[in-house]
Amino acid sequence: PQLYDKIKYFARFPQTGVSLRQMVLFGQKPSQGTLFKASQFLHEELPIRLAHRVKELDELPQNLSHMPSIVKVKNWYAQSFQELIDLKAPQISNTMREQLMSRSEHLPHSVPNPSIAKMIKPQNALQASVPIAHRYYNNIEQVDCSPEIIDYTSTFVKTIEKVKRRHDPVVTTIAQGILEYKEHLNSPVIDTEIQRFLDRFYMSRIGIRMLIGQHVELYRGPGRKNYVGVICTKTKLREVAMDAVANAKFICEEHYGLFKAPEVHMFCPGDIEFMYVPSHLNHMLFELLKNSLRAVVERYGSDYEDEYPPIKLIIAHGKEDITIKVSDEGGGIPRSGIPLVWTYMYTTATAQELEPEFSQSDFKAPMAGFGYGLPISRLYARYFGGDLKLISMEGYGTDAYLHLNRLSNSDEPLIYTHEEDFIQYKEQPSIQYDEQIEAVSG
Ligand code: W6P
Repeated sequence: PQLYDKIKYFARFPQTGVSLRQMVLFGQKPSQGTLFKASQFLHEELPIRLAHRVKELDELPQNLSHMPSIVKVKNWYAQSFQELIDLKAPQISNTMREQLMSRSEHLPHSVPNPSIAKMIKPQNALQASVPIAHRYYNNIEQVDCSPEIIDYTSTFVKTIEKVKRRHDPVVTTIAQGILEYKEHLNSPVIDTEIQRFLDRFYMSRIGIRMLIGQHVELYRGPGRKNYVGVICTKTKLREVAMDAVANAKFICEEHYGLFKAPEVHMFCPGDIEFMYVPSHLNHMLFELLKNSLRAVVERYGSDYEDEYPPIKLIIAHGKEDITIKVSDEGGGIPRSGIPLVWTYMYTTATAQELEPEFSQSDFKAPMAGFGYGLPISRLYARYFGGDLKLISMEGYGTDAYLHLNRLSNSDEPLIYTHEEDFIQYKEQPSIQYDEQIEAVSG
């Protein structure tokens, strides 16, 4: 009851976005003072984001918000919220306050999101009139950090690591909740509202985990060369792609008991290096490749091993975008089936397959997950201003276009709406899509 009042209060504050560029500017050789400042920012921002999620989970259609798995997830968010607001921030002296506010000379000053300037935050750790993201993104060199502050910074990191770990099973647990709901309804609906909610929810999760991952990495100290937290300023596209190809082929061979998975031919002009989060890139490419491999193997069967048409991975490098096209000759999917590829409610997975023990004891990594791979990959792409599109030629094959924004200065998507995604399936699709979707998401 009291906790929920606090959650409601925090949910009234707007979330503050952080762009990739801001994260990189901020994360260069952070001092103790800078890390403390970052903790202060996150200590305020994370409860706000968590509170928004609890509120949205509460506002789902009654029957859905009461499904056991949805309640479970909501409790995780509430618990994490509580742990964060229960953690006491140290008192700071006026001198310290001034030092924290000072601008670093050599850093280009970050331009705060104008919408931030208007807001008032719940906890005024520092001076209320200065927008928080702005304060956050000023590195500071020398601040005498008291033992108390050093201690707080370290406790804070442990707290958010724990939060991140607690939320690891969120995607599968929500998927379970959707299944529970579908069983409850006893009809294969695709609810546009639920689709919107899940896109927003998972997008927010990507953002929260990015902020936590970034902070923990920075705190843990200098990482690998060219890395700022989890961001690699010189991500080698060819290397990440080759890695994803090897992994996807391995999974495919295991899953279908093949001696050799279809070939993947990569066309990559030069050695492209750009700023990105390699783990996100790997995740998206792996997902696309798995889909293409599956389509090809299932079209030609397992006796065709040496003659599969190769999958082509074509990389183009423009001023604005880097685009990666994954082309398969796996027979394609009907045009009317494309919108379903992006839906969460149309998964063909069973409740049993979503049991944690099931996926863990089954040591083989899944060839076909529970159908969330593509929509979530698209969210990863959009998170940094990119996109993911599918064009299929029914009877021939499918092209997936992964666009990555090179400028990396797009704002973090917080109010996530992609109206164009929803126009196409306002009508309830008929049951006959079942077969198509099975072909797509296994
Ligand atoms: C297909 C279906 C699909 C989805 C995503 C990527 C590639 C492919 N190929 O047949």
